[in-house]
Amino acid sequence: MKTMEKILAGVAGAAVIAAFVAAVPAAAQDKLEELKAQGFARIAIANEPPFTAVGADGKVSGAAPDVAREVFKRLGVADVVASISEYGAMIPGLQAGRHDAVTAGLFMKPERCAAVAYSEPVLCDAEAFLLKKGNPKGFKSYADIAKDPSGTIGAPGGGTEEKLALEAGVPRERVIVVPDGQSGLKMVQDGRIDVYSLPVLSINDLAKKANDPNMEVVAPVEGAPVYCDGAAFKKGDEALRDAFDVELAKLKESGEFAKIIEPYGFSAQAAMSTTREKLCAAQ
Ligand code: 6CS
Repeated sequence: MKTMEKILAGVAGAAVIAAFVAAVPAAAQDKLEELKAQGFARIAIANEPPFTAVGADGKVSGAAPDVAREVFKRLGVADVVASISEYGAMIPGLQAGRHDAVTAGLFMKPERCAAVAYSEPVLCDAEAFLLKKGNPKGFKSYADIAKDPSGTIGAPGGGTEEKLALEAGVPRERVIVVPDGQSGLKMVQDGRIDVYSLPVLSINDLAKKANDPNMEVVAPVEGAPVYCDGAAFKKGDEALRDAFDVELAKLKESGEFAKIIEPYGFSAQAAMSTTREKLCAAQ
């Protein structure tokens, strides 16, 4: 190939690469521009206070949506619109384009980190059991339930507690999928399950509202890790996630992050003392 032809080919090649590189930020910027134009970000939540909550008037609150609302506002997206989803359906819903983000206390774990683009950490919590007063079967860990052939546990479908119970050896037939906190409480009260398991702050909120002297909380569950969530974005929306992280970091730095989440019982320090990288690598 003559020298001039080589130069022209090189220029053409460079132009293609430049066009591609320029397009990526534009595509990502488009997503943020799309949300700005839409006027809201569609978020998936579970309605599990204090992580997420929907009032009788339809108002969405909870630490995760409150942080998301503030971050999106600073990105120029006026508000968030929430839809309630089972934890196990949140990632498929995100991937199918039904949500723009999951802001629900969806804890970071390697398999989830492989499926979505998480923000930096937002809400951290340990795990808890809600059970009958006096803890008649002495359950303090998921392994305790596995060892007792009569032991049964309820947990959200596709949730962390369901997985922890199965991984501890509780047979599938003794791990009951429970759709929401009220159902879990009632099933323990009625003796249909021995234990209902959620994160500590969720179980404490449920127990406090139930105000049932026949109920007892075991927290933290022995042997279970402390998890943290992040806002979860669709793979491919990393630039939107990065923009979210920039504003989240400013909130953390200014103390406003603590002002949003600590009234709900969460620790800002817990979220600020770890990273997405560490949480996604943890086993
Ligand atoms: O991330 C999860 O799977 C868990 N997160 C919360 C806030 N509640 C239960 C759920 O299993």
